Parts: sequence; structure tokens; C-alpha cells
Amino acid sequence: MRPRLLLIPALVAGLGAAAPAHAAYFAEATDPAGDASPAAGPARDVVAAAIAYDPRTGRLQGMVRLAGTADDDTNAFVGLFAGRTSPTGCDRYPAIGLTTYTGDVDGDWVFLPAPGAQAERGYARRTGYGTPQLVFDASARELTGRDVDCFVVSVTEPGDGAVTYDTVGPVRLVGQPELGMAARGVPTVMPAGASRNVTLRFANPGHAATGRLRLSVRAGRGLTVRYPRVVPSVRPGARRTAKVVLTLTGRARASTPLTITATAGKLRSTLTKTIYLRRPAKGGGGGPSTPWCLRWQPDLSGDTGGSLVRAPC
Ligand SMILES: [Ca+2]
Repeated sequence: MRPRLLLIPALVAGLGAAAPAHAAYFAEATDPAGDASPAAGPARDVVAAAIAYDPRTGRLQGMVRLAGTADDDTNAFVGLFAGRTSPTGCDRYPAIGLTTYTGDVDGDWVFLPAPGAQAERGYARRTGYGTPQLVFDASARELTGRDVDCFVVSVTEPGDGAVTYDTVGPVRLVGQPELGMAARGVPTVMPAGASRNVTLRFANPGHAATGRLRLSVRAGRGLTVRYPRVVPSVRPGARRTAKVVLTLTGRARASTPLTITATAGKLRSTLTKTIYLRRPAKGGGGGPSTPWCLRWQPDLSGDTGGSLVRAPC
């Protein structure tokens, strides 16, 4: 979808650090300016919309951009709803949504369990008051686990939903991949000259394939790392492993940093470890691993002349 690059920064900017790349589902759409009903005017004419949803956390975020900023004469009711696709559109229940009046500073989240059933609703944070762009962010238990696959936007007359100024959609929601990376077998301490096999484990608990993973490694002096540059895509709900071999040479310092990064499209996962050099033990001392020597012990009493005894070498 071509406007993606345009819209994602807009939504991210509106939502602060909450990038929709972490949402389980995401969708966006543009809409022509000037297609609203003749009485609508720019402030009731949608030009772009986006939605991000995570059924695990019940977080629902949305963005609606209008062609103009609303004033007292152009107040409108804006609804952004996600439901399931039916032959007649995106109108199969249960549905979840975000609503506001363009002239208000706050919004509502809405849960519609079934046709004709009482809607449940609560507070949705809204930003962008006084601008043409309305951005919503809501989290609620009622929003968790909803099996939605599309969204629609409508702008209507306040108090009269039959007067519609503009609509967008249905737009299909797109599942997003996720990427987790862990390592098994990374040693804390290694002697110089040793090699260790490490298993990288990738997991995708998301809703789309990750696409091909690219690995990159940064290692401190004296640590060589053999690893695959590319790992095949991880399907949603699947896991995959990759083998890495670490070798520490005599050039290594006392501690050696190791950073492994996997990237796939917008996804990025990083592991950071420190490997300490095990130095060879010094001679002497009486520790349990010290080898024993037999030594002649003279008998100063003169009775035996002496005997062999065991002593640290
Ligand atoms: Ca429009």
C-alpha cells in the first residue's frame, strides 16, 4: 500500500513512543478530499485513517485525519470501528471501536457485543484537538481477545447518525509479525583457544511470517564468531533455531563483548553478552587440584632414618 510510509510516521508521531509496529494487527487507508457530502466541508471530510490493535493486551489505537480543522459550526461525530467481514461489509459482531466528537478533547472506546445489545464503553485518550488529525489510544479488558479483521470510519452529524458526511472502508486488518531471540550455550567464561557451540532460538508469537532474518554480529577483539548471515522466515506461532560457533583466541582481553542482532523488515531483536577470559592457573598453592609429589622426610629421632611422604609439589 503506497501511502504506508506517509501514514506510519503520522500515527507514531501522534502516539508518542507507541509504534504501531508492535501491534498485532494494523491497517491504514487514504480517502479522497472533496468526496464528502456537499454540506460537509473540509472538517468533516476524511483523508486518511489507521488502526492498530493487540487482542492480547486489549490496546486499540486509531487515527483519523480530516481535510480541515473543526470549529463550532462543523462539529461532527467520528467513529472508527473494527469488526468482521461479511458479504455486506465490515459489519459482523462483536465489534470494537473508538469514537469522539471533533469538538471534544477526549474520546471513548466502544465494545459492541451483538446487534441490538447494549454497548460497553470507556475512556479513550485523544490527542490532536484543534488540528485536523484525531489520534486515539485506549486499553480495556473488554477490548481483549476480539477476533476482528476489518475496519471502517464514518463521520456523521452529532445526534443524528442518519446524516453521514463521509466514510472510509471496509479496510482489511493486516496481521503483524513479531520476533523474539534467545541464545543457549553462550559461556560466561572461556579459556583462550576454546570454541563453543551456541544455539540461537527465534520465536514468532505474531500474526504473520517474519520474512527472512538477517543476522549481524559485533564481537570484541579476539572473539571470532561463525554464524549464518541469513535465517529463513519464521511462520506465525512457530520457532526456529540457528547454530553459532564462538572461538576465543589469545588476543582476547579479560572481558569480551558480544552483540548479535536479527532484523526482518521493521523487526529487530538484539542479544548482548560478555565473555570473560579464563587465565591458566599459576603454580604453587595447596588447592585441591594441586598435584602431589612424594618427598623424603628425614626422621630426626634417628629411629627409622626417614620415610617417603606426600606433599604439594
Ligand atoms: Ca474523504
